[in-house]
Amino acid sequence: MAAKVVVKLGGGLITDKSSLKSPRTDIIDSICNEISHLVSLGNSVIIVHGAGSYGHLLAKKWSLSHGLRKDISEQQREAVKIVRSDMRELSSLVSKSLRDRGIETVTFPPSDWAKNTGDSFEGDVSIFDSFPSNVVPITFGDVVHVDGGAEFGILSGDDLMARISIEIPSVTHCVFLLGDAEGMMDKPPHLEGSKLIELWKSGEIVETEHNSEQDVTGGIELKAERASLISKKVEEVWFINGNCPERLSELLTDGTTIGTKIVS
Ligand code: IP8
Repeated sequence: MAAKVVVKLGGGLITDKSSLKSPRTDIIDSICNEISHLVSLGNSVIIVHGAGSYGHLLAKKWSLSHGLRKDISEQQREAVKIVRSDMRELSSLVSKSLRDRGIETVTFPPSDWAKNTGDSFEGDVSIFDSFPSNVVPITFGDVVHVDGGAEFGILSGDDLMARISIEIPSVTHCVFLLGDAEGMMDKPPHLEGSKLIELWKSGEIVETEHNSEQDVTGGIELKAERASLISKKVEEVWFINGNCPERLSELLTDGTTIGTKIVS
């Protein structure tokens, strides 16, 4: 049976997070190769991607996640425009890579259709369910309008993952592709001896480390929270190493792969 897969391309996977606007085009291409393979087999794929160095660095510099600040409002408004345009640029790299492989795409920048932040943001996610399986809809973490004095805020791709996976009834798989680990690890992945957790149940404690120097959204903690919410509704929720995208096919055909399965 054909699957409907919502997949998040982590910002730390598709960009070098430490250096402004540095895409990892080889990784983008290898993931798009895999996605085009899944689509050619009749599966539907919805892509959400993160921001990496196209969003977090400037958002951090100008405190965009905390909304408007009177003392720097003009610089912030300028930064909002730049980040929105940079995110569209990053997204166009993903859609171009898919189009180069014969896949039609349609992109929905959240600043055009969503407002407010967190997983109860306002926006109709049913738009992602209105295409045939040979068309791949794409969206991404973005700076969105926020009601009240804040004016703007950061809507994370992880919140988009939650809403899309939960609200679209036919979603069979929800996969977070990570840049630096095989899945959820029992310790921060760069620490010696850190081990893959193959099955993670919401509430189980893991030692995490969040790089708030670079990240304005919640890192692995936010992903884990959203994934456990999704797992209440979707059977197959996984964290997989995005450097090995062929694990997506493996998951779809064998029902398992190297990674972490999230259960509720
Ligand atoms: O990387 C953040 O999205 P995320 C969006 O999916 C911006 O958390 C613009 C920093």
